[in-house]
Amino acid sequence: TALGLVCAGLGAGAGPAVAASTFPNVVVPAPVSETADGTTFTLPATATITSDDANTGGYLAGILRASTGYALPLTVGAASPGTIALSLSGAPASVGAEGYQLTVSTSGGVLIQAQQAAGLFHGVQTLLQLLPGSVMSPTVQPGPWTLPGGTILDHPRFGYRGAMLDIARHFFTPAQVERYIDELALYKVNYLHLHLSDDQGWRIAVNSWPDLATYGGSTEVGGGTGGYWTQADYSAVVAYAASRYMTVVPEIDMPGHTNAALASYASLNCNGVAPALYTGTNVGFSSLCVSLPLTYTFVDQVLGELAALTPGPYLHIGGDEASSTSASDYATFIGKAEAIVTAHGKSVMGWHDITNAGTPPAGAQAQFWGTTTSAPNLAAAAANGTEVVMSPANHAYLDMKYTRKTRLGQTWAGLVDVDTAYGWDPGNYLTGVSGSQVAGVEGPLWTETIVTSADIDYMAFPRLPALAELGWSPWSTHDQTAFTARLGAQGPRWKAMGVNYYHSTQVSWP
Ligand code: TNX
Repeated sequence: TALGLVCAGLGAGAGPAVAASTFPNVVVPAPVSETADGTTFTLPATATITSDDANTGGYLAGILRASTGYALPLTVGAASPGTIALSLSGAPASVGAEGYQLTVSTSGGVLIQAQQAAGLFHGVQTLLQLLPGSVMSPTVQPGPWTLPGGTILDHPRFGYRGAMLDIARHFFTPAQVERYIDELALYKVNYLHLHLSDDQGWRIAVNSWPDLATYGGSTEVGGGTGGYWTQADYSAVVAYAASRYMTVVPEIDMPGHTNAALASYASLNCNGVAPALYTGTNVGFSSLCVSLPLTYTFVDQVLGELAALTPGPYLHIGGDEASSTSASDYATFIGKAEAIVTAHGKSVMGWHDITNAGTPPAGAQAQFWGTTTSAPNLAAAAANGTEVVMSPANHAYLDMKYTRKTRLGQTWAGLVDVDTAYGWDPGNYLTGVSGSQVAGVEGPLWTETIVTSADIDYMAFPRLPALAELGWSPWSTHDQTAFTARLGAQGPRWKAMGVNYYHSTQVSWP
């Protein structure tokens, strides 16, 4: 046929005959499209990096220098085809703000093109996943550093791909959170939700209410010494997250989950008496005093300081499990708290319970954490414009046990192994909520039973990558068997990084 002749002609002109080929099934989240050409490209010891973005170029150089031992000189500005080029020009429009095009060829090396630095960064994650897992090692490894040739075009399905860490039930330091940020960034997560206050601890310094941190932060679940972040600590974590193109969403949980605040200031209590600090794991017993004017001074000053420290658009007001607040008090309180968020120039985020108080202000996101597929008040708010973030506890909760034998975690929402974490469609899950009303997906990690970074790793990996893929990849790529194979390919990477992942029996780990 004519087509056959054309193909034969191209093949002849391009050097060695190139077999039709596919990319190795190793990238998580699965990209939008991949066209392999059957060639390979091996990084030479003389490899160089040119990058239009200093931050992403420096990030890639740091990882590659450590494991390859190559000098990898980095030139910032005027990215030009060489061994590795990160370019902010020439990307197809379809990649949008966060997508990228990655081209690997024997003659041209590696070219990543994006419209914005975030896209270059996500393209770098894909590039790293195409290299042997030992590339993530902090010490020099033998290589060779060979990549498959071809082109990947990629961009996210959802704009919100989040992870939440509860630093209230157990305290975690900024360094521990930055380690988690680095792990999340590998899977193109772009929002970090920090649960900064709960019954057991208040973890962020507030200048206008200093005892919140110094007294309210002085313990944690189990009675340990707790801790808190200074505002400088918080700002440093926000900046670190930004260097990984991740936006921090701070949460002050209200009106329930407030025992640490109520214990710190007697004046916040309806009866004027401060309760004792709490180190157990019950929920639903505390409430801010809805009828007290000082309550709203408190909310305004706390959220005002947090808004000033937070460049991201959202302040999360919690709103969950307020079972010792009456329904009418709850509606009164949430309405006022939402207005305070708006007055500070931020958009409201809250657990989906906030939709029991009516539709939140324009631009709000309500986070679904239920275990059924129905939440009528949330659906009603969505119909009025509230965006939905999906964290169904029986699929997305990273604190659920994998199996009955898992040492850490809880079981109230069920057991969540890899198949359960991956096996649902965030865009088509809740009755009366359409895909266009869904902003994205988040994996919350509550820490009643989580104490160390190794514990965080164990609960998040390998499930967090499943949620990240649901948030990024087009539904057309959804395939349990192919996904578990891709996930298995991550094992050597986590090993090289010292990530304490759970060896789920549903995955064959190389
Ligand atoms: C429910 S889910 C909570 C948290 C607990 C978690 C434990 C939600 C919005 N609230 O207070 O830590 O369960 O799994």
